[in-house]
Amino acid sequence: MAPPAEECWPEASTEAVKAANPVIAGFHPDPSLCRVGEDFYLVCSSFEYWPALPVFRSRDLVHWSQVGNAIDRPGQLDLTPVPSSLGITAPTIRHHDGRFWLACSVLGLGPGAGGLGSFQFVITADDPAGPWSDPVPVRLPGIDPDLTWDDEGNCWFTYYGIRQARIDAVSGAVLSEPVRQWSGSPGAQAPEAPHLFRRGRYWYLMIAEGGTERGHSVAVARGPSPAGPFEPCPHNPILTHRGLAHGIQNTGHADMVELEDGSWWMVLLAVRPRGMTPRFHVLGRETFLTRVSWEDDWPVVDLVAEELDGPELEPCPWPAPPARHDFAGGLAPQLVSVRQRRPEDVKVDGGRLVLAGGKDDLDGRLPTFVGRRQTDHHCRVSAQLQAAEGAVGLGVRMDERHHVEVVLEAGRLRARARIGPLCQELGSTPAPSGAVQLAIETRAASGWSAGPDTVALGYLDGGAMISLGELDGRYLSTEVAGGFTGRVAGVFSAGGPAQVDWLEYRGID
Ligand code: 6LW
Repeated sequence: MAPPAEECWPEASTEAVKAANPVIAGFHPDPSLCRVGEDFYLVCSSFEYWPALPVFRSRDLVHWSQVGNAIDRPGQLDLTPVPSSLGITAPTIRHHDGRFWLACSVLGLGPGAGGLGSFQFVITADDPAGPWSDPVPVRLPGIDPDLTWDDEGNCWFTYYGIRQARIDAVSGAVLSEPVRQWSGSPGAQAPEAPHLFRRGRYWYLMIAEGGTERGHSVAVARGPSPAGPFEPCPHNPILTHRGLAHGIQNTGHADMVELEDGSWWMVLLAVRPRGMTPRFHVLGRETFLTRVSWEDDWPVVDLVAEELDGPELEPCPWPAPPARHDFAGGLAPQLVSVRQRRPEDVKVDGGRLVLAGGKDDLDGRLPTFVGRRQTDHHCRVSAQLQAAEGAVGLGVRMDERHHVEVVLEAGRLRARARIGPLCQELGSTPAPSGAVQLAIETRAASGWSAGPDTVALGYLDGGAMISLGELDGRYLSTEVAGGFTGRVAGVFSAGGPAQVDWLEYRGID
């Protein structure tokens, strides 16, 4: 079958770009962005996935194209010890002195962060597509670091709490005792995600507070310098959707950018919950865009709309990722593995993906897995695979304890689900001979007690999906699995080698 035509962004126009939120769908939380001339660059958290720290580029803030991953070389950072939903957390990207600077934290490694362990670091690059440097540690326990420079060249490192120290961003040396700059609004939990920026005579310290669940919000304070003293905005929070009848919830963890025309825009994380109470979100925390205006030198932020007029900029000319990965050009930057991707485990050979297949399947910490984020509520993921010695499959993963898959093993196709300690086979059938096309669809659920969707597991026969079993999608939601990520769908092999001819992802309207 011929691969589908590559989808492209819209034709250039001079009118405001119509923005459909989220602007980066699927598990892409904690966005941070900067502008360099007419280009915008944005980074997100990636937790236990490898390569890590996805980097996007845009010219209109609406259409984003992934140009790489800032952590993508063996030896740059070892994520193999991190538990699922910990790992690469809450980056900041800035352009300073002709280079790109990225500050980030790893939860689950090193000291600090309430016993979980954390490691904060800085990396730099001339080109945001890479290569990025090896991490330079900043020996301050915490997460969610921000980097900024004042006119005297001092570099301020501001992080969860909200604490701040002066550092040497090149060596990572801490040059001043950390001080608490702000605790956020009285009584609010989790003052986090600080970003500092300047407008006119003020420096603004913007944070998230209320926790990354339904109470999430954005608050701001301002002062005469990046080191304060800071005065909280009298109308904090400047953005929250808590308690609102709105399809977009958990709005928080924001960053802002000023355009050449003087307008300001905010990117932030939010979720799209569905189904019965408490409502379930399955795509993780996604990146949204909204407009900022100013009153009395305080930011006033529009509620986050599903559709809005974006900035008056020419639409971004870069192509969207292909629906079908046929591996002819290697592995696209959207394709991720779990904690590591060793060249001996995952190879592209003759236009096929070859998976060595170690001992771990999706229950294990180090599966031989290549997948991508689910980015639509309703979608079909499919893959053509060749018979293997061990087990080869197509799965949707939240973490080791929450995943579903259809597996080709010992001459049978088996659909199964792991939800916490429970593992259930949902159906099976003899495998056809030769290559098989496995498929997973997420479909609308209905009824008063509906989950967010229904997940169907099966295979393709002449392009039609034959289902072997179905599961309520709530069991693959953040509200059930917990954590900070979302669904990732992909191929894996265990116990022997396997070949994958293609992996395809299509949203279904
Ligand atoms: C991150 C914090 C947050 O540390 O979630 O939504 C945490 N905000 O800032 C994990 O991404």
